[in-house]
Amino acid sequence: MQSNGAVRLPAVALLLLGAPLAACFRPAIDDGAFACGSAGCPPGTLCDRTGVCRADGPDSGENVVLAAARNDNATELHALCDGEVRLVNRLNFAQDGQTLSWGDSNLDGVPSLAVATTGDVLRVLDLRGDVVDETQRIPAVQTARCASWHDADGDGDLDLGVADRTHSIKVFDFDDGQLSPQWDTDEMIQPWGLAWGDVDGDGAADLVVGGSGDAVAVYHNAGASFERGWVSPRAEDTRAVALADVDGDGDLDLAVGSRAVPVRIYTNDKGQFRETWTAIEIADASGLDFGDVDGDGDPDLAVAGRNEPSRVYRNDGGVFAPIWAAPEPRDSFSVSWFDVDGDGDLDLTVGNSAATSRVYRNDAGVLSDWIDLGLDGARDLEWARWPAPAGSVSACDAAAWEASPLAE
Ligand SMILES: [Ca+2]
Ligand SMILES: [Ca+2]
Ligand SMILES: [Ca+2]
Ligand SMILES: [Ca+2]
Repeated sequence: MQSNGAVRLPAVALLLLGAPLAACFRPAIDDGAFACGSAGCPPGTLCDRTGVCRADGPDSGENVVLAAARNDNATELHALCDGEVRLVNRLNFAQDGQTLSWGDSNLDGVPSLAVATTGDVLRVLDLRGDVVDETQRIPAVQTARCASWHDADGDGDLDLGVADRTHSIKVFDFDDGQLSPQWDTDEMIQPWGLAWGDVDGDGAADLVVGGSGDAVAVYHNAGASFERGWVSPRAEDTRAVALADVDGDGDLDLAVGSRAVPVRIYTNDKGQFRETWTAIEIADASGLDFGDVDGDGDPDLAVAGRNEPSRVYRNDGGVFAPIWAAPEPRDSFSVSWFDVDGDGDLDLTVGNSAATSRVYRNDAGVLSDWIDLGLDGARDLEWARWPAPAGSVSACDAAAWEASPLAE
């Protein structure tokens, strides 16, 4: 496939991005930095303006970049710079952004961004050195609502699962530097949310897909294809699914977020799921993400609420209790756990449609309003972090990133 354009970016050395866990979003706890305490920072570190001790000062050469799929014909890259967020590139695809996913598809240290818009293509952009390069354009995707990287075939590279609202679930196999169609099915009416995870414990990653007017379905990985297994007892207007071991018994359990009904938790019993909890506070969920907000080792749950506050539920043995609500009801489409400030805990980013999206900072398990991202119309948001070598230009040098918008 041809590249259709390239953008000059700072020369950076790129670190392998964390392999995706499940659903459309994934947390990454990585750099082991310490929050600045009253005693200051450990020797050899500095407390930067965001209140984080960093090994090599506030300009550590780290790129922390948020990709945002927006419903105004743009997908944007924003860099975190000294506690502020700057627009560093606007990728004009002439269609509304729908979903995106960071992943290092071939494990070469170059982060890849899969982007789906309301148009009929899915694009893969590589941030290779100082160039943003469109390495692939997949025409077989029409209205993708969720795209998620995962090593589906266990060969070490990341493959891509896509929930395409126009009837189709697709898996693309990464091979020889390209994604190729591996499997698809039209068994669901309007697939919307998709999550990867080994739900049957056979070592291969399975798919869980929820959609509009459909039961949630598990598709078991059978090598070259996926076979439909458990389906939920209800057909709801499902928007998001997520997998995590909520009860600590070693298997992956399922969260389902839908319109006009509560969020449901289904716990896993040998690949079959049983409803064990519902969130009565949320009536209209559009996004879900599991992340350990309180650092006790179990996955807690963030829920994006539509025209109601987004919420966080703390997990206690598979039973969830509400511990946080966004200050105002918003039309929220996505929630994403990521250690934005690099202090070792997961901060929460909430993508809003009719209001600016926000980052809530985690301090000892308590979330507080931190950054106004200055962008509305957010359908999907996802952060990535990778280091730049000494002497390279940081992503925070927005002028360098904005020099050459991606060619249409
Ligand atoms: Ca693979
Ligand atoms: Ca479990
Ligand atoms: Ca927890
Ligand atoms: Ca943090």
